[in-house]
This record gives sequence, structure tokens and C-alpha cells, in this order.
Amino acid sequence: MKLEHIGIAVKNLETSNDLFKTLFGKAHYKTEAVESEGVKTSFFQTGESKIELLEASNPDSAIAKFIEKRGEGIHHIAFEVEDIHAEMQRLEGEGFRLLNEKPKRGADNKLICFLHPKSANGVLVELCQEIKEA
Ligand code: CMX
Repeated sequence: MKLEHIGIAVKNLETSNDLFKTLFGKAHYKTEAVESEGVKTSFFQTGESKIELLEASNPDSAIAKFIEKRGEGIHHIAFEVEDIHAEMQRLEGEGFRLLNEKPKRGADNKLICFLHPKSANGVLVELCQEIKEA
């Protein structure tokens, strides 16, 4: 598995885009709203991996709940896999708790699946596989 990105929950995407632009010395390369997850996101390229900033776009979203409970900060780490279906089956067989039965469509042209942090030493893990259009 390759570290694809680290997701960081933020209160205000615009303000944080400026902050991380200053940190990295370059701007984010895209923003994207994922309605199904209730988030607005932006992506920065950092070497081979990325940083994804996440702002809640509705009060019931996972990001809104996370910020309310724990404040801003690292929300998840995402690993790129070749075959997400096979990895989901393998990891479920190893005792990890999958948060979705089937891969769903996430930001940045990916099929994604989350593993519950309680089954991964307190870390919310995302598996992702690039969607290759036929
Ligand atoms: N990292 C580590 N621990 C987390 C966490 C996170 N991101 N989010 C919640 N937790 C902890 C909670 O603090 C809680 O711990 P305690 O019981 O010790 O207090 C525990 O996990 C369980 O929390 P919960 O109240 O049962 O569940 P929540 O309603 O907070 O949901 C989670 C947590 C992970 C199941 C839910 O956020 C989820 O399904 N996430 C997957 C989807 C997602 O995160 N989408 C947003 C990103 C989308 C994108 O990248 O595009």
C-alpha cells in the first residue's frame, strides 16, 4: 500500500488553504465538493502523496462531528490499493471493521472504503483505488 493522502479536518477551507499554501510554498491544485460525504475538499501535492483539507458542508457530516468532538486536526490516512474489493475482503477477514459494505465514490476520482478507527489503533484508515474510465 502506498500512502496516498492524509486528510485534515478544518473549520474554514479558505483560511486553511492560505495557511497550507504558506507552509508548502505552493497553492492547492484542486477543490472538490463531495455531496454524499457532506464535505468540501482541497488537495495539495506533497511529493508522491497529497494533503486533503476537509471542511464540513453540512452539520451532520463526519467532519462536522469530528471537529465538534476533537477539534481541527488529522482526520484520516488514505492508502492506495490496486484492487479495493480484494483488499476489503482480505482486511475484513483479518478482523478490521469496514465502515461501508461496498466501495463508494470519493473525492479525486477514487473508489473509497473506510476502516473503523476502533479496529485500527484509533486511526481512521481509508482505502482508495483510482477509477480508471474504460
Ligand atoms: N479518527 C480517529 N478516531 C475517530 C475519528 C477519526 N477520524 N472519528 C471518530 N473517532 C472516534 C470517536 O472519537 C469515538 O471515540 P470514543 O468512543 O473513544 O469517544 C469513536 O471513534 C467512535 O465514534 P462514534 O461516536 O461511534 O462514531 P462517529 O459518529 O463519531 O463516527 C466514524 C466515526 C469514523 C465511524 C465516522 O466518522 C465515519 O463513518 N467516517 C467515514 C466517512 C468519513 O469520515 N467521511 C469524511 C471524509 C470523506 C472524504 O475523504 O472525502
